[in-house]
Amino acid sequence: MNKTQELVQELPELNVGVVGHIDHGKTTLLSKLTGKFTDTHSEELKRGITIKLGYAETVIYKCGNMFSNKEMPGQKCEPLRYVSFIDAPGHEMLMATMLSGAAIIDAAILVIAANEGIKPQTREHLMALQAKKIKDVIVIQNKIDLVSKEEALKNHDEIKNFLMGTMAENSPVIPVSAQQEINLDKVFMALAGIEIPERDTESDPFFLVARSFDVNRPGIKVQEMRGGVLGGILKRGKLKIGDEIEIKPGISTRKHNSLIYKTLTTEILSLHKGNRKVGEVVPGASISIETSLDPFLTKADSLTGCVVSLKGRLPEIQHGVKLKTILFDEVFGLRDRKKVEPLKTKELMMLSINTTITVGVVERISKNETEFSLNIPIVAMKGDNAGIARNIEGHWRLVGLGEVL
Ligand SMILES: Nc1nc2c(ncn2[C@@H]2O[C@H](COP(=O)(O)OP(=O)(O)OP(=O)(O)O)[C@@H](O)[C@H]2O)c(=O)[nH]1
Ligand SMILES: [Mg+2]
Repeated sequence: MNKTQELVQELPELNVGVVGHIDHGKTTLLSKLTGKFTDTHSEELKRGITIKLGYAETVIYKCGNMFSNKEMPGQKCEPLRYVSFIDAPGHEMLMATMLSGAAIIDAAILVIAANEGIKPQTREHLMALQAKKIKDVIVIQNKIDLVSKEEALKNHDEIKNFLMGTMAENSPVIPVSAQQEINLDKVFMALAGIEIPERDTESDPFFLVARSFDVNRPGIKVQEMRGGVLGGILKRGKLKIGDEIEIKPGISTRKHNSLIYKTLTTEILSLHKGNRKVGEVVPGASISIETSLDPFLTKADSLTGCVVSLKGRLPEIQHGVKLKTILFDEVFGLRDRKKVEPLKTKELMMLSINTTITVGVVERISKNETEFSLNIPIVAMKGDNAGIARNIEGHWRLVGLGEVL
């Protein structure tokens, strides 16, 4: 095991999401923080936007008075923590993807470009963080290289005003140029200052699948084939190599016009943190699990939204859910201000619960409690947070939040 591998095993861990309006510089910032450019899919490269959730990680060091992602020559450096990041898309059509990313993070970086200021998805993403009860938010005022000092100060005030009255009211607002690498040490310092949430390692494991894939290259020899891989976050408990696990709702097949879900059971073959192998995982950074499943079952994110525990420990899947609902006063994700209308029976809403995105039909409303029937079943626990979105002008827009009853 090399030095970094040893470090990763011992350091406190944090999982941080990077959110904000399209093109404000999230992926660029993350590439400078971690050395990894997360826009890798051909469509992302072609269009210059993030489409899927991206993943990167780094160790943060304190070197004298400076904070960095590497040891500095000639300085005494102390490793402080291991941070994994989720890079979310800013495109208005990809809010659901952003929400499933927000379901698995401990804290967030909200990126706002100084030359553009507060935009619809800046507002909507901040509300999404609020819906997911993310209280630690670092606000980055990016692209300061594109504006004058006066404009930067004016924009800084606008950002402060925008945050007033939200849970990010007291968040640091750090002027940065990701592209020119200005002030990145302040970002590392802020990341080093976020309180690590208390982790529950004693309960039954509860792992949220944010992506799933087939890691085998075409043409690989059968004896070198790897099993299906699940990526995501362990919310509670412990998982180790050799554990027998179950995955719910699992895979779906069509039978007489309806979808039947089948729980998958499998074994953990290996566990990975970043590109390092580990023997056991507890809640913290994002991880991936190699299973003994046929990789055909996990390819192309087919199991995204599922949950995992030890065999026999998950509750039954549910085709309906009752939520305590709070609707916002206005729709934040639109260019123009618009009031949020009350929910109506039989209305279709998009619900995001843990990493599951499902469409729910409003069946019953009483005061602030709403019952939904679901097109994709969920495994939810009492108290889980939900994001509620409505289709407005052809896009799903976040209009409220919920709590599983
Ligand atoms: N001048 C300047 N350009 C920047 C800076 N940061 C990012 N950019 C540029 O802004 C454009 C968009 O950057 P991305 O990092 O892809 O933005 P994003 O927020 O990840 O975009 P989406 O994922 O599609 O929402 C690219 O052309 C970057 O080179 C910066 O600090 N200064
Ligand atoms: Mg991006």
